[in-house]
Amino acid sequence: MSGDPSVENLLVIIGAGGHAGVVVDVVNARGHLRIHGLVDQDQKLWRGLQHGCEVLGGDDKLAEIYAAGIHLAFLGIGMVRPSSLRRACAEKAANLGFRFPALAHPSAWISPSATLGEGVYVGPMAVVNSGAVLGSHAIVNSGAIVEHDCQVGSFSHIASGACLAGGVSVGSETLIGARAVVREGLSIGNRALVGIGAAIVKPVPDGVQACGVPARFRPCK
Ligand code: JB2
Repeated sequence: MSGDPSVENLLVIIGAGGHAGVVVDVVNARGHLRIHGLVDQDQKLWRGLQHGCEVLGGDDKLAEIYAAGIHLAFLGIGMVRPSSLRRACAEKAANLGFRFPALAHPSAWISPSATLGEGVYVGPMAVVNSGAVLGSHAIVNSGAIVEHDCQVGSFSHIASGACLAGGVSVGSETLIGARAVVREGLSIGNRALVGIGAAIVKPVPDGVQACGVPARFRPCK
């Protein structure tokens, strides 16, 4: 801890694109943290404003930010394909000592018996029901439903309006596309991709893309 009360609730957001914008909104809606600024690899954004916040520089800036006593960070990079980018960015910041709070929009329902890992994002109107476990840096995006006793692996993204019925297990770095539905009790592997609006009625192995109603499988590209 820095011990300096003026900086201990300050947060740096990694990324300055579309997902960073929704993260900024959730931080502001909750009001318990303040945003110090954003870091983004795109030099064109540096020293400008994105989502009303200053883009302080690239990831190289993180060490300086940490040294200034700002020890909270949040991933503002979303994911539209299985990718290790979010994991790499989080590890870079964690290695510097940053900690990652979980963030949920005030309109989300999160059961008192659900467990949220560090850096989890839960968007507006989402539901995380009883006994659900969200791994570190998982995203449950706007209006998505993670039913009772589901498990969502680290860095996975349950996109807007998707529905995991009770007891579904999702691996790490997997994307469940917007409005997709997964039948109760099924397992979805690691680095899998469930397409927009898909209906999943059998288990999806690691590294597989599942699209359609009912979903057909092929390897992820
Ligand atoms: O290594 C990096 C890095 N790589 C890309 N470090 C940092 N600090 N930033 C990085 N970026 C930046 O992430 C890019 O330069 C870009 O500004 C940002 C990604 O923005 P984009 O709007 O392309 O994607 P997103 O991840 O914010 O949002 C996607 O995922 C959301 C969940 C979009 O597809 C959204 O529509 C979606 N809702």
